[in-house]
Amino acid sequence: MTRRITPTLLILVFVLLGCDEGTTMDTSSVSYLQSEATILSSYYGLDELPPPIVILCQGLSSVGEDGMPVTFSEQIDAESLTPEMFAVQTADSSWAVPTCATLRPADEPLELRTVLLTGPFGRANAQPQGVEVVGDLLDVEGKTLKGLRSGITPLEAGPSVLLAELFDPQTEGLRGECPDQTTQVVQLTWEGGVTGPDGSALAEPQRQAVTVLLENGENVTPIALADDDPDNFVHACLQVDSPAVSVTIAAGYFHDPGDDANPATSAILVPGNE
Ligand SMILES: [Ca+2]
Ligand SMILES: [Ca+2]
Ligand SMILES: [Ca+2]
Repeated sequence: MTRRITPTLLILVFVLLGCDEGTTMDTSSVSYLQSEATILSSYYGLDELPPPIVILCQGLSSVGEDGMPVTFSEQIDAESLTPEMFAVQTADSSWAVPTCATLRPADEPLELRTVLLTGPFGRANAQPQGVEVVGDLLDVEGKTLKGLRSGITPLEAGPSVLLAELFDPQTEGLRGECPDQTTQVVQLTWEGGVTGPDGSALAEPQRQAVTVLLENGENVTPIALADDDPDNFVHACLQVDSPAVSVTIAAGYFHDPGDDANPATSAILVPGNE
């Protein structure tokens, strides 16, 4: 008996084939919109990473490797982040793939723009030359950062401020960080993690080194510094009504993990993304 091909069967075959084509996606042809983001800094922070790196990198990195925070102008989609997204050009112009790439320790909701890279990048007398995004690392809007490049701040340098964002103290992710009477919060993004001298906590000398210019022309000092954890973000808590316009930090107070102190550094405030 010959089976009759009914119109219903034909439609079913067509739909099944159609579905099949739809689900067999060629992932090599996925194209992303290019992000307008830039790399604000790649900072050769340490050429001998201490033991806590094993925790930050969940065992992928080893003690004694190099550490290099790379900070972007936009926040990063953590799901798209792997070490293979980056290539680091070493002193002899060869390319090294990082062993670890993580948003830790700067992974709080308003941070997420600094990728810590670890790997065999160089040493004090043979420092890396540059870093490039070589894969589809995405920003939080889903746009690719592929093709971005930057030079590298050398090991012997101290940290500068890259970005100063102005937030309302009630912003999600900031609540409880500053004292209750705070009216504005300046989130400072540094090139690398900052502490007082010899890894000490941020204290009075660091607070007094920060000067904020207000719209009314006054210069003020923050009433406190907050978010004193081992990352490159620091909050300056202000108790003033006039909006903050810019921030200046005197040289010699904020130390990087290699204990190099900051140069004089300043930034114009931009509205924080909420
Ligand atoms: Ca340094
Ligand atoms: Ca933090
Ligand atoms: Ca911090």
